[in-house]
Amino acid sequence: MTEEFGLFIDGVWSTPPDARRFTTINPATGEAVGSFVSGTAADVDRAVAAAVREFPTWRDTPAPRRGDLLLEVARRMKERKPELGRTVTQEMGKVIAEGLGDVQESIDFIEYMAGEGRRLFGETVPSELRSKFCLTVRQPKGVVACITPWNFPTAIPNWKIAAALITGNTVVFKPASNTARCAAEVVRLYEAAGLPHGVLNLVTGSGGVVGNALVANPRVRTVSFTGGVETGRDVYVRGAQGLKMVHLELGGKNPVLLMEDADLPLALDGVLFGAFGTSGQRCTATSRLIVHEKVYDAFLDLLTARLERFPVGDPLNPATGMGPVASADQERKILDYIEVGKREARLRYGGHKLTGGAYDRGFFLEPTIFETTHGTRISKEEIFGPVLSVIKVGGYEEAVRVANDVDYGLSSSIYTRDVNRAFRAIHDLEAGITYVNAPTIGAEVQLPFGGVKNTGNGGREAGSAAIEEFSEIKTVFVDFSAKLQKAQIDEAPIA
Ligand code: UN1
Repeated sequence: MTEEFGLFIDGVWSTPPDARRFTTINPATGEAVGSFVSGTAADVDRAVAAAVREFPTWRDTPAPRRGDLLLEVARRMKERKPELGRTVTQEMGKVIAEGLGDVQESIDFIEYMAGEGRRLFGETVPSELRSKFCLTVRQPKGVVACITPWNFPTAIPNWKIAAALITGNTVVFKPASNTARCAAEVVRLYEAAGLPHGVLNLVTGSGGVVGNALVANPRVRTVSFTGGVETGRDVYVRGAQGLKMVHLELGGKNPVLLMEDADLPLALDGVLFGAFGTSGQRCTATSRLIVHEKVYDAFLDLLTARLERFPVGDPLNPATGMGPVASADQERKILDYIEVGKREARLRYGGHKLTGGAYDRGFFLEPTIFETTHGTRISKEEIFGPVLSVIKVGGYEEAVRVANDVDYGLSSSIYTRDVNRAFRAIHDLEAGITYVNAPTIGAEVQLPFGGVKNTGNGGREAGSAAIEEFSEIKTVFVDFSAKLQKAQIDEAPIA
């Protein structure tokens, strides 16, 4: 029997009468993973009401105590890491090492945020007047909505939830529907750690119903959304109506610049991991390989030779290099792009759905490489799958021009042994993240994460930047002179 989950509202798991349900599917086997409630606007209202009611108590809980609670969540998550990692793999399809990595990223971030409970730094600055004290303090925003994707089904929710909670907000969490089990398991851990009722609420269901109701709710002050550009734009526009703070983490078309002086075996490992890790379904995935003509043929030969022995299959088997893609929708979209690629570029490797035996039960695609010129659709649009566009260039300047000529700017990477060129690339690449001699994926949680151009609207998640996302700054002036002092007037410089 498929386990049934309710909504988690005000500390109680329950299924509303007449609720409709949906089932999540293991993309490697077609088996059901869990059954979930399709939440309604009324469910969102109840969840927001609980979060509103509980907000003053949670806000006034000392931040270090909020941190203790997060540490307890992290402790429980460590205990359950093997099982949770399996759930990630079973529901989303990434290979087990990455399923465990997803959970580890959650643990790392929750612990990092627990420490923030003893920081939440403000500023203290001098006053232009005597006997006057100027400082800032951080205050929570209120009720925040966390709307998350399926590709990091525990890590991205925790990036948002832990940061929102440590800063004193209460949360309504709407996860991607195809990884609702992972979301429910995450929420169970917060519940088990003793989070007060109403502080974290889970409403599963569609973006069109649950997501829109959250964004429209006047009592939701901040919306943190990670997902595709189209939905992100829609969330932004709807949120603007309510003058909400909308934080967006959207797509990428992340390049690796492979220079003629690169360590090729090192770059080979990096490109394979960056392009085909998580079946290419990361916002940070390497989707473009921009190669200096002097090493182009040699590197492509190395790459295709390695792919010949790159096992695609059961993601629970530790020997597997790449699992399935996450859903039938994903598979269709990627195969459509592969067809586009076949028309406009040269297919160098892969390009097919894998069939026969266990493959027939899941959504397995070959890792795929196209040789293309810059400007084709596959070289500019986000595919979000195991499809790498390789582009030949004559030198560094051209490589940077090509790298920057896309609508996105999340991650980027350069492989070179020339330290001057590496630093130039850090300066030149239009991206929120630049790696030197490392793949475009694998950001660490204690640093800001986000991008430029259509990747977002200017904010950053993770690291201390996450505190900015979820807090308001209050500016405080304390005048202890016991008289009226006038700024800009009393101590104005002599002209
Ligand atoms: C994402 O794909 O949206 O840097 C997040 C990385 C991971 C996070 C990716 N730590 O690849």
